[in-house]
Amino acid sequence: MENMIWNKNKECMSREELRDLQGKRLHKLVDLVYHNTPFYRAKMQEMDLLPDDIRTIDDIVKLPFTTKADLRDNYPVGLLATPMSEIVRIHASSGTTGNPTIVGYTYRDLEIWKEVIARALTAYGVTRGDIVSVGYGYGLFTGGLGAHYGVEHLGATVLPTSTGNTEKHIRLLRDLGVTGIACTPSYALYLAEALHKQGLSADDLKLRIGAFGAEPWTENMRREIEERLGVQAYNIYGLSEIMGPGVAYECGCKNGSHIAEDHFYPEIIHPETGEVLPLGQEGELVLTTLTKTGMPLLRYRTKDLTTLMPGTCECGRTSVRFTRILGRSDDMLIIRGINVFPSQVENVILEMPEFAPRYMLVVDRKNNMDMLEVQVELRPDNFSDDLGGMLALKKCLAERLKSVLSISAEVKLVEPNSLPRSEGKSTRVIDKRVLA
Ligand code: ADP
Ligand code: K
Ligand code: ZN
Repeated sequence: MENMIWNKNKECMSREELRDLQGKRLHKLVDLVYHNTPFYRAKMQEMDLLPDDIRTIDDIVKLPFTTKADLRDNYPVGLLATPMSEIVRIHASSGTTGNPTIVGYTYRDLEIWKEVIARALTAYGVTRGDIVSVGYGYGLFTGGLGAHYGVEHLGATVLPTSTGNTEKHIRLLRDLGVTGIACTPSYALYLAEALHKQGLSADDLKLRIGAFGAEPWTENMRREIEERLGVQAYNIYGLSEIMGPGVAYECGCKNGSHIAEDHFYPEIIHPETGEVLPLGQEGELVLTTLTKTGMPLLRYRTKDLTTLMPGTCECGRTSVRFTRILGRSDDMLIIRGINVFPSQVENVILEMPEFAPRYMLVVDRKNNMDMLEVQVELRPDNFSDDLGGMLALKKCLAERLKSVLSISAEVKLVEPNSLPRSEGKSTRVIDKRVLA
């Protein structure tokens, strides 16, 4: 199963061939945007650049970056490289961090999108014999429709459950013997809890593969979901500006996510200086859409922090991998001068069996001092009125958090099922310093 590859020609190309192809595609792309996107033409003119200055993939460093602010400034469709008549679909980002941004796709873009999703699903072991429930939201968000057409393209059966009706979802999972699920890790947990409430468990389902993404998650969360839903859980990564889910995906090795590099060219830069960093160093992921024609982007700054991994993968794919996304630079909290990511807290919490994977970071400033409170839910079996026991548990978590985060946090244990649930992306942070 693990050796199944959807498009061997592209996924297993020699590095030299791939770089050659990337260079050719980049040249075409630059030519396209120079002639069709006034925004890029102006930027290139400012930098004294002509399309012919971009010949090989190494020339990419000469090109300007694109930011989310550029998308907002050109709202709604100023960055399109084709007339609207060529655009067959529009999506909008979920606006986790501000106003929505609009993206437009040509027919060809949609073909590429379903191709990369089919690659991802095949890497997870999904075949035509599987029924895959898509529990990402359908609509303006890219998750639902993106995954949907990928499942169909592969030839598996798609069950477009979307979010919102978990009881019916569980019923269909059971009645149809659904074998695959694609949703956010938050929704996977929500589903597991709902199952449990009905007195059911993974044994009552036939699920075997899960494709989880759209928000950061940790290795410990993987273990949790695998156990509770009875699946092999794989990462899928993407963002609407670049395409949607399918930009990168794990393989059977579960050791980093392969970027569909013939379509999306990755770089890692220093998030403050913009300097391009060598392979193996952590920084901000920057992506260039090599083949998109609707709304192609040059060197888009994703704000996602990760590392491109050196070395080749045992699965046979030659495309570069990145490590788990630590978080967005936007999600990074600076508390008393120390950088803290919700994912670090998640890992610590899930190392202790007493806690459910439900937590919230509340940051405030008191007497000119940043305070971090970590609220965490106890698992139902561990919730008790044994005050001494609860205090000991609290202290233990506080100590572990301190050793990982290098700052102390106030731990607040809360009752099972008391923190807000999400069927899409979870909110993990309340920063009262910003609200004040
Ligand atoms: P929005 O920017 O409004 O959240 P998107 O749906 O385009 O809209 O979200 C894309 C972002 O979601 C990525 O930039 C990244 O921060 C996050 N994301 C997507 N997939 C993953 C993943 N597998 N792991 C971690 N983060 C992810
Ligand atoms: K159209
Ligand atoms: Zn691999």
